[in-house]
Amino acid sequence: MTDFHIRYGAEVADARRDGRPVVALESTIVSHGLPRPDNLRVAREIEQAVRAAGAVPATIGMVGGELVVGLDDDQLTRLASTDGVAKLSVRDLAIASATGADGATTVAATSAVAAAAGIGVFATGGLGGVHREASQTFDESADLTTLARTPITVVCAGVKSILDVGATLERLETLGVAVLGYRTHRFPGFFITDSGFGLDWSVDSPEQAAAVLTAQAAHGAHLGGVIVANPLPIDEQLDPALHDRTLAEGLARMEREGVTGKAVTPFLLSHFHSATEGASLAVNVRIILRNATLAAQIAVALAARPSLAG
Ligand code: PSU
Ligand code: MN
Repeated sequence: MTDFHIRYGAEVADARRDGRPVVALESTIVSHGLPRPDNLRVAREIEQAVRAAGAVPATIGMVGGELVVGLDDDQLTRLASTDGVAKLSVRDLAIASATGADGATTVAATSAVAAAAGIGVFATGGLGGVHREASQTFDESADLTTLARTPITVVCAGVKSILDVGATLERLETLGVAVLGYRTHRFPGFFITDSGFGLDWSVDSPEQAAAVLTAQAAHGAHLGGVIVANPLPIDEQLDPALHDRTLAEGLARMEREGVTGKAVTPFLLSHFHSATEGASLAVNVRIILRNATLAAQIAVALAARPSLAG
């Protein structure tokens, strides 16, 4: 595994020493996924949701070239509020570190760093995946290939319909990334409770999820990531008609403006937030808070099992 030089925040360092459950959190969601100034408030709320469920939050990011697991409030504020914070996938970490950059970690980079830090559970909103038109553009998030080789459990609400959901599920299968529905056999579509795709496996409790992770570690036959897909209750989802309209507009605008590469995901997220006049933001926040709570419950259940620490 990659050997990162990591600085631990005080709360996380204490938790590691005492063997208490820790949940990793990403920072790209804060810097590039949510609009200011709500992003900083939400980042703090996510951490509070983890604490309320009995675990310690470890928000991961790069500050002045230093990789931090457990950003303190000043560091979180800096990544949330300053311009020029880079979006860091795994391949960018060493470069950002050597150049002394500020950067926010994606699901891929957060997973790699969390695993290197011995953290087994990670909460986010939505995973990156295969983009529409990927057969022409080859645009597939490094989140997928990283999860193929990284022992981490990612609690998320599936992937956004800005992506090709079916292709993303196919790639997860090919890459050997396990997908567990939480109390559902339907893959969630982030803003939408049901993406239209089914899942083979489901767990009904944090304890059951922890049992799967323990079995995975014990068997040693599957070394990749596990996705716990946690859907929004149907009465809390974004209005599907508004969703479909916004998505179609966003994709058309992206094409017109020639947006490509790592700018694609932030562009579409920001289109949703402005075009729905905050409705998608409220749903987005609910999703993240629910995932943070579930991830903390799973980390607590894991820590309570004799064979494996969270
Ligand atoms: N999907 C979301 N919200 C997000 C992201 C994805 O619904 O904020 C962020 C995550 O950090 C994810 C990254 O890892 O975007 C994926 O970017 P890309 O498609 O460039 O790999
Ligand atoms: Mn991409």
